[in-house]
This record gives sequence, structure tokens and C-alpha cells, in this order.
Amino acid sequence: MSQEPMEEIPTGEAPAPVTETQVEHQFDELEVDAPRVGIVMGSKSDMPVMEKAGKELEDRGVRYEIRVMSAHRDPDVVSDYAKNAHMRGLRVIIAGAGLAAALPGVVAAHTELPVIGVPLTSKTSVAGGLDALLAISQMPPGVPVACVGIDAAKNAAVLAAKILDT
Ligand code: RP5
Repeated sequence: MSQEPMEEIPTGEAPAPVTETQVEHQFDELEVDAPRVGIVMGSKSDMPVMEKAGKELEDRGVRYEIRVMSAHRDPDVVSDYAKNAHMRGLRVIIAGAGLAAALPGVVAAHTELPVIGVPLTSKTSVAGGLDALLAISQMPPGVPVACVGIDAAKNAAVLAAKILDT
């Protein structure tokens, strides 16, 4: 009785499954022009100060994007932005806000990326921006926000560039 030749069974190891990290890594390589730093702020009125962060990043050749979104007025926009930030190629987020200044903390609550908060002065600030400084720096354990000085948007950009270099 003739026998059918047996099908050859490959002896090598099966290829390892692609992990999410690898997929994100490949995505990074494809998105060569993606911004690395996201600059966000709570109001259009914050722009004159916050655009100094953009200028500093531009001078350093760091790709960035700049957007207005309020933690109180646009909570869903902020949450979506923070949740998608890493996947979009962002690696640091700079968030400026005045008064109750929830924006940096809310962004930090929705992403594992480092968040640098910029406390801002505005028309109705208490004690020259101390309200925002405390709101941004007094985060609960486990949800840190790095906090620069009041209106110190340039310093936030310098710090972001240093984080990206490590
Ligand atoms: C904060 O309230 C903003 O970050 C801004 O600094 C301040 C005032 O906002 P506007 O009333 O000028 O929009 O949420």
C-alpha cells in the first residue's frame, strides 16, 4: 500500500505576536512629521503668553502643535485630546491655564505622557496668579504635573525639550 508523502511541519519557532508597543513604534516611524509636543491652553486670552512656548520649541527645531481647549468649558475635547496624544506621536504636553487652572491636571489624568503646567495670570487672578500656581502644583499622589513659574511658558518649552532629549 502506497503512502502519501507527509506534509512537512516547520520546525522553526512561530513568529512572536506583534505587541501594541511595536505597533505604536512602527506608527512613530511612519509619522515622521508628527508634532512631539502639544501646547494647550484654557482660553484664547492665554495665547499671548503660551505662544512663547511655541517660539522656543520652534527655535530648538522641536515639532509642536498649539490648541485652545478648556477643562471646564470643553471637557470632552480635553479628554479625547489627552487620551489620543501618545498614539498621535506626542511625547510631552504643555498645558497653560489661569484661575482654577484645571487643564494640566485633567490632561494628566487621561494620559501617561509627562505634562508640564504653566500657571497663568488673567484679569481676575488672585494674588498675581497664585490661584493657578496652587491649582496646578497641588496634584494628588500618582498624578503628577510638573509646574513652572507663573507665565513661564518659555521655561515649559525648555523643560519639554530636555525631556525629549533623554
Ligand atoms: C482660564 O480662565 C483660562 O485659562 C484663562 O486663563 C482664564 C480666563 O479665561 P477667559 O475668560 O479669558 O476666557 O480657564
